[in-house]
Amino acid sequence: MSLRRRDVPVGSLDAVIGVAAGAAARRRDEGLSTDNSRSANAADAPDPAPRTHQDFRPAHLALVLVATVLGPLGCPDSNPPGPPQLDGDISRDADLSDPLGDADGDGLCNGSEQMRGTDPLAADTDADGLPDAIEVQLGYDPIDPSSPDRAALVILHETADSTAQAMVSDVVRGEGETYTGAFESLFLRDSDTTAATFYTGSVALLANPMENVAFVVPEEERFSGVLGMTQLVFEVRFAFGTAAPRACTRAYPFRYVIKRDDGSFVGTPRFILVVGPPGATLSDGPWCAPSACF
Ligand SMILES: [Ca+2]
Ligand SMILES: [Ca+2]
Repeated sequence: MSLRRRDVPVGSLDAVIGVAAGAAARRRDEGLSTDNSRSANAADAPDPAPRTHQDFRPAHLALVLVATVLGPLGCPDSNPPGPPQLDGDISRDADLSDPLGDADGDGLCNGSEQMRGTDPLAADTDADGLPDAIEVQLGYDPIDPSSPDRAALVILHETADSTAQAMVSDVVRGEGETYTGAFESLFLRDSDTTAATFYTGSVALLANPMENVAFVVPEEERFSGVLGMTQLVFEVRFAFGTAAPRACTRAYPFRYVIKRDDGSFVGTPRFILVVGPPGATLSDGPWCAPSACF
């Protein structure tokens, strides 16, 4: 019996994020659409002052990304590119007696699957396109298809000219302060590669309305002299460049930290950079396999 995860064309996931004021996410890989949008709240930073306004999205922190291609995450870089291991037929009669075994080859051991309530015979229990182990590894819920938010996925192809952009948008109520953004690559167990491997830079892209900002320093990711309800948009850029293709999909977490000049956090939205071969899909991969189940 086939236990393939739900078919989700790469193209439907690879774009992402829309920006509240119509800031379009740009993508350069041909043939890939970018129709996703996302709002996200800072998960691990102090909640800033209320910033709602009818002219903006309801969420006080709206993020946007744009991507270029598709994939999974969290493969140990020590693993050589391998054949698809997370899709295909898995027998429902597979032996689950060994808690340290991995009947579905998703990287979560049988015992761990039982403990977490995931299906030990399905690599992607919630059928959201991300293997169970990847979700666990990155702190998401493997039995909740809404976790992670699809808009948090930034997709990059394993081709020299592939690029991906994440647009991060936040609405602030300024009183003349300066707001600065910064990219932060997050640690991924068992991997020497991180999102920083593909990161090429971030810029302060635009403000809406622009007249609310005294001046913008794009390369310093800075908006200064912000007055009134203002949407600030930053762009985070990635490129595959000369990195070594692995012929399987993996994922690297990162976040974008926005701070006021008094040091307070405005937002720290998290994203997942998904890197995979051209033509791969989230649902069928192939995803890179962990070196050992956990
Ligand atoms: Ca498993
Ligand atoms: Ca999943």
